[in-house]
Amino acid sequence: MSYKRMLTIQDISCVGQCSLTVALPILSACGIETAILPSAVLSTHTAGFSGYTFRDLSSDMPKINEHWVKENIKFDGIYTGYLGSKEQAKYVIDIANSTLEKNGKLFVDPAMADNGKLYPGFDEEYVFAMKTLCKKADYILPNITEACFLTDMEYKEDYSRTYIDELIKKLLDLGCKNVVLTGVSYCKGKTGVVVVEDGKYSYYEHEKLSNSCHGTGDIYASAFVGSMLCGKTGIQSAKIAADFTVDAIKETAKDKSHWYGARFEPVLQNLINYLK
Ligand code: PXL
Repeated sequence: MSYKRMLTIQDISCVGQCSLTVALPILSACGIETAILPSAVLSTHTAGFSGYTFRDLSSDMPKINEHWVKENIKFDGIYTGYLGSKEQAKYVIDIANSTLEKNGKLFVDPAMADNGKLYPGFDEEYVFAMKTLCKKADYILPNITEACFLTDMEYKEDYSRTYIDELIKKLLDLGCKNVVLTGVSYCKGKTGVVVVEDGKYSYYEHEKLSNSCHGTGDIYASAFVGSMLCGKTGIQSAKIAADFTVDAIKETAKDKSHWYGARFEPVLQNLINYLK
């Protein structure tokens, strides 16, 4: 396998096992050189902690891009997650236009919502900006809540295949090429991921664990994009990422006091083995 270079753009939550502190080790385990562009620096993530600090790094982005263009720096993939402001959607598109290799791929995890609600600090204008970024993406990786905000569809906890098909159709109508929709559960005790790649629909169903942890969306997306850059297809990557995320959730369940993130580090070797 050739040596690939990924740029990931998301926040540094100093404590909380999400975003860059998850993406970097996972992409490294996949054998991929990883460059980072922090979108913001927070003392912790925003889900369950209160009084966190937030430094928006939006104004650095155009200058960083300018420097990279001068240095002719290119990436095989760009993977974006939690952004620090709505303005960053445009900056990310500029960075993708100037630094992605000819066959490079843009992966967008529209990390902005879960369980029917937007994360603190995000609003309709942020959702609109995320739609414009998704339009340019080769792959988007929303959960059902994010998919509903992106498509203006009603959020439902109980749904049928017809509802999911309509969500997928509207996501593709945004203009993105491929969709990976996570957390699609048709029966108790099971959940799964729908992948629509080059127009072909696949569904990978797996165990749904009773403990839910913060940051599993970031673990999933990082493992997915890492597998893709290792040369796996969308459905292969979706399966590898799902199995690895399930391993991390099981590992976390061993420690009931670990509430703020998922303990993925002890199972990183599993991901390496799945990629063989
Ligand atoms: O895991 C998504 C995420 C990323 N970054 C920050 C968050 C969250 C989820 O709450 O708060 C800062």
